[in-house]
Order: sequence, then structure tokens, then C-alpha cells
Amino acid sequence: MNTSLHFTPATAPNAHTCPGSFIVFEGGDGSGKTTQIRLLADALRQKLKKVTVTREPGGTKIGEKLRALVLEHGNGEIDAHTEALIFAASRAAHAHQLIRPCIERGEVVLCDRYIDSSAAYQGAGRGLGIDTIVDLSRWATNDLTPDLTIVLDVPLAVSRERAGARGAADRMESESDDFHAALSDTFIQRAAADPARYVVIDATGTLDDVHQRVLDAVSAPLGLGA
Ligand code: Z5A
Repeated sequence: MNTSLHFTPATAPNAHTCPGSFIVFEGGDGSGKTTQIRLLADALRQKLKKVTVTREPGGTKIGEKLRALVLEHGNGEIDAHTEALIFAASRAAHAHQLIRPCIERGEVVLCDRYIDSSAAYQGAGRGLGIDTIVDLSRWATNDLTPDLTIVLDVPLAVSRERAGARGAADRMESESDDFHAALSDTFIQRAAADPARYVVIDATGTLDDVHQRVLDAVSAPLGLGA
């Protein structure tokens, strides 16, 4: 039985043609994505009219319900295929209901996780296959591709310490070191394969150190100058 999905994009594999910008932050748990998105949004709002911050899973009413279903303990067994489809369903709603309308209006969207998270967690971590999982999300989003994906790279020990400082682990955070190493490899390999659309940032150091690296990464794509 052939279990792979075949997806032919409706358009050439380039970024969307909307006037706004779609920037995604990726990385392991506790790598600092949420913190850096907040700092970047504050900085950008001084220069740009409209900046929308959102996250996955979530970002829409249905997406937030799916988030609770898939991340919280206590919803019974969630097998890998069901998990992958829940993330894809949340992403479909997010892309169609929130992200594309925002960038069509010329806004900047900063998104905490997107397709690379599914590639890493479900494709590599759960062993469902990276290409299959990416194809599923490309179909679900009508091939909505970020202009730039920033991968925050930190050693596992650092991210565990940061995530641990926040309290109880969710279903994903409870996974083994091998699982988390597979995630990190996937983010780095996908970034290396498409250097025009990815930047890997060393996310060790102070909040300000990392923020400065993020500003350097977005200034050219957003046309902010030096
Ligand atoms: N998931 C999936 O499996 N498939 C998918 O397709 C998608 C997601 C989209 C989402 O959880 C989970 O869903 C995630 C993947 C899976 N797995 N887990 N776990 P989430 O949204 O709740 O959590 P997260 O995305 O992993 O984010 P996080 O754990 O909140 O980490 P973060 O956003 O990268 O880090 P942070 O919250 O900004 O920082 C963590 C702590 O470190 C915080 O106390 C900060 O103050 C501190 N911090 C941050 N930066 C620094 C520096 N530079 N120095 C010192 N301390 C710092």
C-alpha cells in the first residue's frame, strides 16, 4: 500500500503574492520563540502600522480548541496520525481565516510555529515522514508559504532548563531526549535546504543578544534598512 500523500502546489513554490509579510519562528520547546516574537512585535510597531502576533496550534477560535485537545493531558489516547491531522486542521483554519487575510491587507504576521513544527514533531519525531507531513500542510494551507522562517537554535539542556522554569510539562515536552534531538536536526536540515527563506539564529545568550540577532535577520526582508 502506498501511504504517501502527493500534493501538486497550485502555484510555483514561491512565497505568497500578498503585500504583507509572513514571518515564522521555529525551534524546540523553550528556545525563546514567544519571548522573541513579543520583543520583535514591540520593535516593529514603532515603525510599521499593523503587526499581528499569532501562534500554532491556535490563532483562531477553532484552532485554540484544537490546541487544548492535542496538548493537554487527559484527552485519552491521541495516536500519531490523529495528532498530525489535528495540527493540520488547526493550521488550515489559521491560514485561511487569519494569516492570509492579514497579509492581503498588507500587515506583518509574526507566527509562533508553522509547517516546520509538524515536519519536526510529527514527521521526524513521530516517524510519519517529513515529506508526507509537509504535503499535508501545504494542501491544508493552499500552499501559504512564509517569507522568512527564523529558527531559534539552542542546546537541548538550555531549552529544557528554560521550559522547565515555566512549570508542568505538556504532552510534547514530556518526550525523550532522542525525540527532541530529531526535532532539532529537522529544523536545521530544512533551513539548510532553503537558505533564501530561512535563517538559523543562535538563541543562547541574553534576551537582548538574541533580539538583536532577530532584528538583523528581519531588517532586509521587511525593508527596514540599517
Ligand atoms: N507542535 C507539534 O507537535 N506540531 C505542530 O505542528 C505544532 C506544534 C504547530 C506547542 O506548545 C507544542 O505543540 C510544541 C510543539 C507542538 N511542543 N511542545 N512542548 P507551546 O506553544 O505551548 O510551546 P512551545 O512552542 O514549545 O513554546 P514554549 O515552550 O513556550 O517555548 P518558547 O516559546 O520557545 O520559549 P519562551 O516561552 O519564549 O521562553 C521559555 C522560558 O525561557 C521563559 O521563561 C523565558 O523567559 C525564558 N527565556 C527565553 N529566552 C531566554 C534567554 N535568552 N535567556 C534566558 N531565559 C530565556
